[in-house]
Amino acid sequence: QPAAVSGRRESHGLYNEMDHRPRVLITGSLGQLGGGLARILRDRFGRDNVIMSDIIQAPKEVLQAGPYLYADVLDQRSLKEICVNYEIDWLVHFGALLSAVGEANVPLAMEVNIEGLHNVLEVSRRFNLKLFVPSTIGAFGPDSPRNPTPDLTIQRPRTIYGVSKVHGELMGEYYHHKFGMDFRCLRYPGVISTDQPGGGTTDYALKIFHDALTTKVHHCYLAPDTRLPMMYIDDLLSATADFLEAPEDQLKMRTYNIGAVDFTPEELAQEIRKFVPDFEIIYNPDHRQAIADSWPQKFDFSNASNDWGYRPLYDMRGMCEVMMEALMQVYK
Ligand code: AKB
Repeated sequence: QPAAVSGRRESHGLYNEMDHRPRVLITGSLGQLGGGLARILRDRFGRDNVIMSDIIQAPKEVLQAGPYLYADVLDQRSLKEICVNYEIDWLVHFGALLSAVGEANVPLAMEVNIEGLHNVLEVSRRFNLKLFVPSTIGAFGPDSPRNPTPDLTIQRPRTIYGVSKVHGELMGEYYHHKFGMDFRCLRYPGVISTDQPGGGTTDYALKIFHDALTTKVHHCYLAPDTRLPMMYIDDLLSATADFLEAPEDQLKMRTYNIGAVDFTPEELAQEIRKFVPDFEIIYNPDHRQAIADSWPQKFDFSNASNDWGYRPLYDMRGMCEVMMEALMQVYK
């Protein structure tokens, strides 16, 4: 909907002189993270300076909240058109398939996660954009130290998702060194939010809350002692926005681990029982167990804290409280 963004500036070409707020395009923005990040960036830079995009029709609330465009990350030409026509300064590239769905459709994961990344890299290089691409705990593998996992260590992931994310980290850093691109990347752990999961291995940790408040039984596809790093979405979104704004001279690296907590399904179930005492969890590990067993158990994010001041606010108890409060409103 081009009309929605047309009112920001009266004349083209005067943007940098008149308004130093960046204009941001978010790809794949209808997934778990896009709407929340758009909200934060719109608070900071103005409603019309943050354009959400994806390849499906947006729900009414999204259209009402600010500009939304159709943008296919596999179509480099149309990405270029959008970046030129809307004078984009920063590109946040969320368009990707997650670990479990990626394993179920490897050709599609290669297309979206690898070709899509090549397209955003080229568009960003061509138009001198700042580019943010998220990576993940899934970029590590069974040969990596798992407890804790530092920023710089062996990365030999065994999923196509992980391989595509290591590729993204390395390609972005290459473009940074070769072309001077302002490439930034955060490795996210499992993200806890009230929104329904999107095909990852850490999704159980969202569904478990919904099940606790509806059926009171959760069928868990991971074993009780499977420890994974996690964080609450508000911490992740403000960290991402702060990292995007961090002065370049604070960044000793271009790819940082971030995280907050780590827990097993059994530990989470126990915390949930403080709210729902008769909550039951039944374990039936499936193919996702092998993926989880190859991933970090605990993430070392000390470089992010030391270099640009990253501090998570939610521990496990705080995260459970805020999830329960929000979902009790939904299921009351
Ligand atoms: C997944 O489980 O695939 C994601 C991730 C940890 O990157 N949530």
